[in-house]
Amino acid sequence: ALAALVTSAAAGSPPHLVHRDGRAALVVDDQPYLMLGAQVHNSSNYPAALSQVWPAVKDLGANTVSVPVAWEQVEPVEGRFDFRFVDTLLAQARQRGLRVVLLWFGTWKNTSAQYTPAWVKLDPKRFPPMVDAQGQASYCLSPFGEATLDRDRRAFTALMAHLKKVDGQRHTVIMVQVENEVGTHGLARDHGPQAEAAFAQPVPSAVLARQPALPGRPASGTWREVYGDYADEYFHAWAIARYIDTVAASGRREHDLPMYVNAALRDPLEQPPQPWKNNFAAGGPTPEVIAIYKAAAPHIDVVGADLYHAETPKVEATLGQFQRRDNPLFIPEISNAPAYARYLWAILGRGSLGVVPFGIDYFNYSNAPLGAMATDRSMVQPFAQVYAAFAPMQRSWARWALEGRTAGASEPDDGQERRLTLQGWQLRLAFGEWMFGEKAWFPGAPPPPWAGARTGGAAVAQIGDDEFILVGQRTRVRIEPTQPAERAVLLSAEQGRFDAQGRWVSERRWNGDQVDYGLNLPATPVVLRVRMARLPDK
Ligand code: N0T
Repeated sequence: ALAALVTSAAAGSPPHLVHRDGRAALVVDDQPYLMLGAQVHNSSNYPAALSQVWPAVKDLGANTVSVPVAWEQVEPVEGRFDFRFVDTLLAQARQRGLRVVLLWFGTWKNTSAQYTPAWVKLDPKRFPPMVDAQGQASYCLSPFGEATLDRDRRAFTALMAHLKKVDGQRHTVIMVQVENEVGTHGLARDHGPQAEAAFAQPVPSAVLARQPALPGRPASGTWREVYGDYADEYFHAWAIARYIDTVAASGRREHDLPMYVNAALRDPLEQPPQPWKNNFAAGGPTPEVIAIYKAAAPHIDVVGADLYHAETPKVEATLGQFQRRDNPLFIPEISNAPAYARYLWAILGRGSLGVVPFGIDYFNYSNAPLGAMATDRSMVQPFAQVYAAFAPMQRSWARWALEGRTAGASEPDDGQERRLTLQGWQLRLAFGEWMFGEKAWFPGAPPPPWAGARTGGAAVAQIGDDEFILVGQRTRVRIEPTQPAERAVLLSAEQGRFDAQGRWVSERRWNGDQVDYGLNLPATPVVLRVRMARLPDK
């Protein structure tokens, strides 16, 4: 029935982003859309692989699937394009009521050129690699390769023109990622002749306007003069961003879909970030160069963060670094290892455009240690629980996020309380204190064995002055006025769900042990509608 709805419905405006007061929403068929994503493995972009994709996407309960389109796949012979896989993918996704994000694996995929066609790989004269200061070739293609840019751009543009033709009215494809985890290991920038010439030029004023000179340096001048020890990697970021922008702009002229890039992270706790010493992919869209990407790549809407470190301080730092007034939060990849599932509460609570666990298909491949060991249903289960809570209200949630009404936090490694601040109210989330939903743990009693499991979290939307939608698991939530002179009164806490029309369906009222000393969210996520009141405290 859902598939019929999606395929027959007259689609609205094309997918696009809307911005409001430094927040954003992805709008799909005229409504904000929360992407509950699933990214397939890197080699699952062939028709025969899809039978292992759909069961995992369904078990996860995702509404969107992210799938690579490889340059070598669509242009095996120069100038001859083959988009049959894309057609198969779109047909099968539509049958299942799923939206699609396409990932353009072109000049850079995890920095390397492995996804380029053979005719690119075999012609380094025409498609030059980066070179170091001694003229030694890098494994990585140069962002100054004119033919490389022209051919990548042409292939990507052909893909977008094809999409316009087969999907222009349907909006199955809602976003496009341009390249994948770009940058370079082993070399901070290109030293080829064009690169050297550009490096000696003044930094463009559009870059300076967003990324001013470092303290104590001239406000304008060459890259070295303005950015000192950071000049090489800033310049490389600019060169790659400009390249990506040319590709994206050309594609958008054919079919104007939202476009983003994804970042392989550097250590987010290295503050301030030090000059590159081969400890991250130079030139990639890491937080300290987001401003340069904004200046050089105006056709890229979002810089997303790929989350592959599970330590809470790193995750919390990363979310803060990528959620900016000029950059909406979006997590285009997160490890599918069980330890990451709890972070969905923080990510979605903070108002991310969406979240996309990586490696979601039942191809018999385990992405450990980056991802889960499991290759069966147990792989998706921890994430599926969270998706199940959000899915029925995803459109409303995305709207509340745009309006700045949401917040969220995940159980941290140290088990300490987290606070969420809203208009006039704060929520305190306690972790590991209770035998969730089953039996209280009393002061003085030994902590329950699962107290250290670190699997909890909650997200909240303030839907009225004193009214909340609270969703979460394995946490005890106290709702308090931010004014110390006020006292909170819990009027009602209803467990329920939103129906297909977006109407709240109440299933029961919580009281007694479920609400005394805080709302006691159990092991399996629940959705609560909570009505509070404030009285003067005397
Ligand atoms: C990701 C994925 C895929 C603290 C790895 C992650 C995907 C690419 N790269 O399975 O290859 O296409 O975007 C890099 C993780 C860096 C490790 C950081 C450890």
